[in-house]
Amino acid sequence: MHFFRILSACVFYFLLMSAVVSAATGSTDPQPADANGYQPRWWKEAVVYQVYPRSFKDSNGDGIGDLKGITSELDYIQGLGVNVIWLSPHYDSPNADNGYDIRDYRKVMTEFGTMADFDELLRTVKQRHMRLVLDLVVNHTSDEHQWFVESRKSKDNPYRSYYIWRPAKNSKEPNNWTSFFSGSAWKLDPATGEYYLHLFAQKQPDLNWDNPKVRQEVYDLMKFWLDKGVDGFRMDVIPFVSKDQTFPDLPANAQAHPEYVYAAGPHMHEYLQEMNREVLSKYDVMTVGEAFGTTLQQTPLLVDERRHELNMIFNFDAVRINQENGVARGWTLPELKSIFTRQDAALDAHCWNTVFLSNHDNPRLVSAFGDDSAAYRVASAKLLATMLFTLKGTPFVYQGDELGMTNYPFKSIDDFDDIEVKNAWKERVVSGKVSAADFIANLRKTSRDNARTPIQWDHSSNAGFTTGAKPWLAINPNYPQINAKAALADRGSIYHYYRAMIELRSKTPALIYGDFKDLDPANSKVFAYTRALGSDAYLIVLNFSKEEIEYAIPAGITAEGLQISNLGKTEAAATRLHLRAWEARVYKVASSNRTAQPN
Ligand code: TEU
Ligand code: CA
Repeated sequence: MHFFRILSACVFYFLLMSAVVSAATGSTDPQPADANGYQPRWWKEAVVYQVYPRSFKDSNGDGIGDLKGITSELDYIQGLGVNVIWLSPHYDSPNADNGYDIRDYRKVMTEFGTMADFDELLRTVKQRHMRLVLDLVVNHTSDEHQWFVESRKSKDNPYRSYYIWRPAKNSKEPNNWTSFFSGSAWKLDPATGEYYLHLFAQKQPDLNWDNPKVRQEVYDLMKFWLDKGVDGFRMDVIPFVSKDQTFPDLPANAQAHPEYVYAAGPHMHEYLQEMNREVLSKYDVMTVGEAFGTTLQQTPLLVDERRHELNMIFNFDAVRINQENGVARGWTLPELKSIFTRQDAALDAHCWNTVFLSNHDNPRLVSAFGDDSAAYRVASAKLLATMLFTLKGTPFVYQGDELGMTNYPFKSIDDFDDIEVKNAWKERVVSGKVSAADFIANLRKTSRDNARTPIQWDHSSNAGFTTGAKPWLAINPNYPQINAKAALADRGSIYHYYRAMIELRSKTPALIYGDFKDLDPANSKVFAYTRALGSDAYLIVLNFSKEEIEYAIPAGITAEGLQISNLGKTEAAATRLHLRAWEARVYKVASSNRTAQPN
């Protein structure tokens, strides 16, 4: 018995070491899978930090964040221990949707700087042995993109079929599809009297991916950036690229969530496999699809490595648990846990997941999932970090969450910038369907602008984000208390806890590749789970409440060495834990529990 244990430990460490070597060389050759059957890959072991350039750091006083600003703060980003930066769109754009409406894919947005600034950012990121991943927004372009300027000119323009044009049906829109930014997804264009499709803003016409020339254009622009040395792409609403060109109406039961129809087009997998063949397979890159509208059942079709499509996707179930179609809703901890368990069950060792709880389209992490009151903001933000870095999948940190930045106290419609809000205001409030007060109250919890207020760098005027008079979006008034300078100086800050958690994850293969098991799914206050790889197992216990809780560790598990906790001094090991408000702990599981480890 003992002999076999030693033998299996040796085999396990051999596999582990080959994993480490292959990750270091970035090799894409097949490597022996680890104890749980995973092929080791650098992007599975990475921690990604998302930069929303407009709000990160302004270098020239015009009130708008820019590329030079990012380059100047790489110490801050790298100090967290993250190794990949995902840059939200930095391309030339008229900014109808803050850069998600691209006018020229090979040009840098003038407000963000020049191509030389981009090259310098990329060079500096690489010099620090970090990687840079770009946002690929190719479901749609700006209506100011040259292709669309041509396309709308006449029905026989060579670029006509770059977009999706249809004549009126019974003198109305071609079908009942709706835009995510209010109203019909079709816009009548006077020049030719036909409608074009736009799943987002009117200034974001959808490309026609059934035209092979369009796909070739996309592959060419991807190569343009990959040949500069970027390390992959986050792909904006990528499952929407293939449409059923007969455009049937949405059935009544699909109208509340049209994304499930939009993401189920007939050729999507075919096109992604083609993209992989023609572009991605030629580079050592990471890809993450923003897979809004993709069910768990469909997920392996996108991410199973044997299908050669994407590495991983963002699943929206967790991040949208606190809203139903833009309306804030209450949620319970068992609901959240069951999302993680179901995701895990849907993906086998040929697949990979992301851990994603916030981004530029969602409220602030601590406000949505924690408690952003003065008493519990720090503890709950640290608890959420404990969860983010110990769940199974590549973790994504959204800028500012490492400071525990909070939602913004919006008071009036004038406080917003987001086109989604402006359009919804017209459709819901101006039309008299909803009162202004109810509308604003809901947005305080759900608005995308919560996450887009500028990073709070210090307690000087405009939080050190800009030296100019006015930032593009107002700074959260809590910046004198919540800012990077204060966080860096305080060893007990959220920032330093992120650093410690990322370090723990990075050096602990079980926290990356280990099996996930929820020990107590029905518990409404405590989330307790294990991660186990071979004989190496960890117990994570999170008190998602402001109550003190006596928590009995489920039978069969003995908590041994405390690895980290968010409230400072705490019990080293026990069978019953006295958990304080929002307390989070990670223990090593005693080796005598090995055989009891759930699998
Ligand atoms: O988001 C698409 C998406 O699925 C959403 O989260 C969307 O913003 C929201 O549901 C609107 O209600 C991506 C980008 O992340 C977002 O910023 C862009 O606005 C959008 O695509 C269009 O490019
Ligand atoms: Ca600027």
